[in-house]
Amino acid sequence: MIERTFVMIKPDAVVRGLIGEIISRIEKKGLKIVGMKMIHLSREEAEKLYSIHKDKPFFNDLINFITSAPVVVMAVEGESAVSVMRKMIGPTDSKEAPPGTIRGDFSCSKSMNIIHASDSLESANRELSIFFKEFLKYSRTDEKFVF
Ligand code: FUP
Repeated sequence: MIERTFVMIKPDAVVRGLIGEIISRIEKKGLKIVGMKMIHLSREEAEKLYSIHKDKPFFNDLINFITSAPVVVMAVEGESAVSVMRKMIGPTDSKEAPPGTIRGDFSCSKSMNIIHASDSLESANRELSIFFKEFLKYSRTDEKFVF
């Protein structure tokens, strides 16, 4: 099923100059970017995005980190986009993330773990609605491969 998911390149990746590398992997995988902007999250937006974690001990550090520098937020579309993006980023704790995943290749940290991608279609819809009102429409050249 064609799905749309929410992806965020986090401040640690932005300040390390990894935006292009990460976007490149998403494009090369065959997923379609249908919304993208670089923004500096307000505390309010960050708390809304991570509202499910508001009672966790790491919540304050998480909000401080995610508002410490700009992020790149994206709407990413494609076949099984939610699970495909989750596989591409790897598990939350980058120390456990296998080589070849984005977290596995670029981080050793659980808190500064480079990238976020929605964990379900329901989360994707909620998270996308915080940052995007509409999505771009176009076809990738590899989208309709006729043979
Ligand atoms: P993920 O879905 O992989 O982004 O991970 P979670 O939703 O469980 O956590 C959201 C963010 O909180 C993580 F990306 C990093 C941060 N976090 C911590 O800093 N410490 C923890 O123990 C768990 C999560």
